[in-house]
Amino acid sequence: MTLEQDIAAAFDLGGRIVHVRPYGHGLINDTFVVSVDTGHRTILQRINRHVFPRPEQIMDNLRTLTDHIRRRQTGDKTAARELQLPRIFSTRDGKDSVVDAHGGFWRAMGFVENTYTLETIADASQAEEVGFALGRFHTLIHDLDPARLHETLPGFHNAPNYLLRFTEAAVRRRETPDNAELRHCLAFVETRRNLADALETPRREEKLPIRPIHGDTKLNNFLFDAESGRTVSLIDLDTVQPGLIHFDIGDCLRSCANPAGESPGNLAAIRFDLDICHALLKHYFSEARAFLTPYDHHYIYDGIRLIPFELGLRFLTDHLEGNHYFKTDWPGQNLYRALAQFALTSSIERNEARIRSLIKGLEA
Ligand code: GN1
Ligand code: MG
Repeated sequence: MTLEQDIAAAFDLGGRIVHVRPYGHGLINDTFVVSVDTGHRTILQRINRHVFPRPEQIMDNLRTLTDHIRRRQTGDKTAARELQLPRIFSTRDGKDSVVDAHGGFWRAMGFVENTYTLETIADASQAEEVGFALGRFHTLIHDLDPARLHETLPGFHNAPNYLLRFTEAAVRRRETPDNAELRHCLAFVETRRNLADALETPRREEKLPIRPIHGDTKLNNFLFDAESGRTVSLIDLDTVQPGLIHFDIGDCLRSCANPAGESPGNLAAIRFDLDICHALLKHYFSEARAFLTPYDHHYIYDGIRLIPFELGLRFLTDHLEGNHYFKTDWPGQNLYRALAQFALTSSIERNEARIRSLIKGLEA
């Protein structure tokens, strides 16, 4: 029996386990899907303890979040546009997690059936659906006191800290890199050091409030209904913690409005698509408008520019430090991922005036 089969058996999944298989494309946790003989499926995950030092806090946050959202929604699946949240499964002895002999932390969550995920956006209606779901999610949680949530991933989306860590890693490798791609990335960061403060400064000045956020709003965390093509769920709730909604908006757009995707065959294909951005934000605003402030609107462009830069910086630092954070399949992969995010940042910068005017046009 494999470890994951052993662990799956510790949970009360409502039937006999038929098989346990690896699942999804996550770069941090190990994810499996468990099928049981009743035909149901469950997601089984081992949380990466190097990334999440206190995984039990993830479960705590998840309960706080789902309780809050359940109070705000009717729970009627046929009701107009409710977001479904994955159910948490208990172990046979009533706990919500299992720790294995190696210290691995495991939990099991309901599989939202009859849905699909996307790796790239094909048309404006998909972007509208993502914008709706993110806006609805933010609206549902904006009045949850962020102090009730643990910081499961300390320093997450703290761009000045990522820059500091990058600088230390780059100094340690003092020799001039003979690799042109690495040289390009190092120079790219050097010319944008100020960018790291783009959201941290207004946050410190209390122009942008700390709110509960999702933290990892990339496209493949949105679930689309197989029949209607409408978004029905936003998954991967491990990074739900206090933060700026601009992290979520920037992360969502860097993922959705780049039709070439996160790991394109050809870096030259990377561009920031204004039509996708427009469709997504239009529907985001129509859901979230009621709680957004003028400062929120003002800093949206900064979030869109910062998050791909920040992710590029995180990939680049991991490359310099020996790839111990993001999973890789080949040696230069994190460097390549950094190049892709920096190419996207450049495209956003070239389109700054257009993006700003698009946001202005949607504010009213
Ligand atoms: C990581 O593991 P995954 O794919 O859900 C990362 C995100 C990045 C993303 C890039 C906790 O998310 O911040 O945007 O990779 N999550 C964490 O693909 O660092
Ligand atoms: Mg994630």
